[in-house]
Amino acid sequence: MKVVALAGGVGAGKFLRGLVRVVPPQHVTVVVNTGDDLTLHGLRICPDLDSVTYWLAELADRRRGWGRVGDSFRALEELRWLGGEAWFSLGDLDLATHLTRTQWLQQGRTLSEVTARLCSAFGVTARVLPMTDDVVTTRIDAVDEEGHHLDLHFQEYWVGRRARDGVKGIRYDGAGQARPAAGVAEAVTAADVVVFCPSNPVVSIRPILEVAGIARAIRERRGPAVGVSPIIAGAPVAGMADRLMPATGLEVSAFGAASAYRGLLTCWVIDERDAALAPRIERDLEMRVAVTDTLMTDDEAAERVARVALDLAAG
Ligand code: FO1
Repeated sequence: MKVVALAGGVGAGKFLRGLVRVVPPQHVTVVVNTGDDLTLHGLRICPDLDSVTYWLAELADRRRGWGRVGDSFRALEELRWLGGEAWFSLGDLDLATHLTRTQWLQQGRTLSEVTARLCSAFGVTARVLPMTDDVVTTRIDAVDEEGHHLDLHFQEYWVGRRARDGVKGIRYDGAGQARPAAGVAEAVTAADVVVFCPSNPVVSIRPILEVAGIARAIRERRGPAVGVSPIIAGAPVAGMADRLMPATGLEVSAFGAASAYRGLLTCWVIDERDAALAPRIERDLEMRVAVTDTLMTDDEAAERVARVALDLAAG
């Protein structure tokens, strides 16, 4: 069975660890959001690609969710002491990834080629593809405490300003002109199942769907497409979906997250705490629903969630 998974950061990383225990990793292609990517200190940083890579390589910091387990932050501390830009925490080991990626990009390699080389170095056997080799940037239209309008890079909003601003809208700059990275559309078309990981629907999965041709390739497939809700009991398991979903008219619930994928998904996995929403999702969104414990506290739990999703898709 060939599976294509659309992925963002932490939630996707946890879920993918379970998925590759159910499906051989060589049969899994992960298409990753790059809308969060930024350039800092001259380095190209791709947080979701790195999260997916580190989680699959068993190198992720499980507690923090991002970055490398056991990493130190000595370079960052020095940078701060020198008066440099230190709002975005780059670990010492993580820095090696950004330095290598940046050098390879500067040598003319595409982000897909660089990602494949990094994955191979980290021993990741699933195929990890950026959604595009072009630059797409998620930007937040926000209003600060004094009512001033701000146009923020996603990381500026989330990490730099700790999500303190009111959110008015979300844009995906460059998505309209971006082309899917080599192999993305083909993998979607050839997949037996497409899976939307439990990632933020508006800043992790939607940027992927905004890249011309990816949503169409998913829609035109005949096979099932299943998603796992990142929202449990009206709150995101991790991250900031509760601040961002309302700005795009989505209700912060397992129903609201599913409604972001109307017409794309045939099946939706929700947590048992949201069981009462199942009939509404089935009726209004025409998705088949499975109800289970979706909290992925360890790889075994993630494997169980992945199995429920694939069984639902197969059913
Ligand atoms: N998240 C934070 O909350 N604070 C940070 O300083 C931070 C640094 C960082 C560095 C590398 C990386 O790959 C991810 C990092 N993240 C950090 C996570 C990131 O901001 C977001 O959670 C993702 O972009 C959303 O998936």
